[in-house]
Amino acid sequence: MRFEQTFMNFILQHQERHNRTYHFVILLDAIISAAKHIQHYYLTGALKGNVGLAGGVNVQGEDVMRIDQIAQEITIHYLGSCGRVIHAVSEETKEIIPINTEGGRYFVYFDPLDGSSNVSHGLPVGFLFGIAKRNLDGPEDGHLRAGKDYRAAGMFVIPTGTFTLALLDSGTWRFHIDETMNFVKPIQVMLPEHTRSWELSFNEANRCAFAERVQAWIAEKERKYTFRYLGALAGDFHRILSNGGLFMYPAIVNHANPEKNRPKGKLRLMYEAAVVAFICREAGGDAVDEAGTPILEIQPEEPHQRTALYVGSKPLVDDIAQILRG
Ligand code: AHM
Ligand code: MG
Repeated sequence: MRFEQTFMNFILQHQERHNRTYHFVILLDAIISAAKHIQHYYLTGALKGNVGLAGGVNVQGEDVMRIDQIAQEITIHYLGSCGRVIHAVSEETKEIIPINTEGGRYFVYFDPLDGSSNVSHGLPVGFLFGIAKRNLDGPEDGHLRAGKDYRAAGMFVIPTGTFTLALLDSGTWRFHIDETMNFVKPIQVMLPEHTRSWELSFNEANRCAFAERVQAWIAEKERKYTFRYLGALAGDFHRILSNGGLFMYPAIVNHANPEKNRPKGKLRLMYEAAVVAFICREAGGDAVDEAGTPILEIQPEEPHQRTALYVGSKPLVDDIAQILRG
């Protein structure tokens, strides 16, 4: 029989190689447990009548929770029980969530169910997270860290059973869930240098509302590359990581209805944009915002801050960044 290396074996070896503690492994184990649980709910929730509008009731007359609320509850449970988390920031909760404020070591920024418009179609959604570490050598300096201070970032594409994890200065790795519900077979992901498979990924319906210089850039590039868009960041970015190219969610500045403009972009910095930017950097790519500023350099001022996002193969990010800065 042939056995694949499990995630746990991979991460324990990584920690030992770098003379690190096991606290981080315990935290990752909690995050993986949450992701498996969310995936289980995703796959069975419709049958149980759990997936529906919050405030509704199912056929048994029980209260129905939306799956994004279920995902939130599951994740907070596991982050709490692992004992290693000081504070968490979640897309699903307005305030910063205190967890183990005395004994914790890490800050976790997460979106437990990103791209929820895909749920009713049974199509992929994402569970995205970034991890930063407490300042162990002195007084704590606050918990809103820029992406460059993350120690790790990852994403699960639910319910496909793929997990991508980037470790600071140690690369980006992809795992697949097996029949025993273990994530196995680490494969290091590097963005391809050749341009044959490159893709562009953005919501075409917004195109006329992008800044003119962004529209002109797309018009110049679009014939060279193929185009894909799922509408869930984890799924779209998963493809870019494998095939190369550029995912973008630019600022909306020219909407026919000015009230619908989003000059700061749509995606959230701490648990969406910085997560994929970190994963991308460890895979040899890069990411910038609408001003051409590296996403990982942006110091968040509030937990749910939005940003425009251009993330993917370095030559394309460099190219658009030059235009955005100009
Ligand atoms: P959400 O956090 O409300 O689910 O929105 C985030 C999602 C991303 O996963 C995706 O990239 C983007 O929104 C799609 O937005 P749009 O439907 O405007 O194209
Ligand atoms: Mg989201």
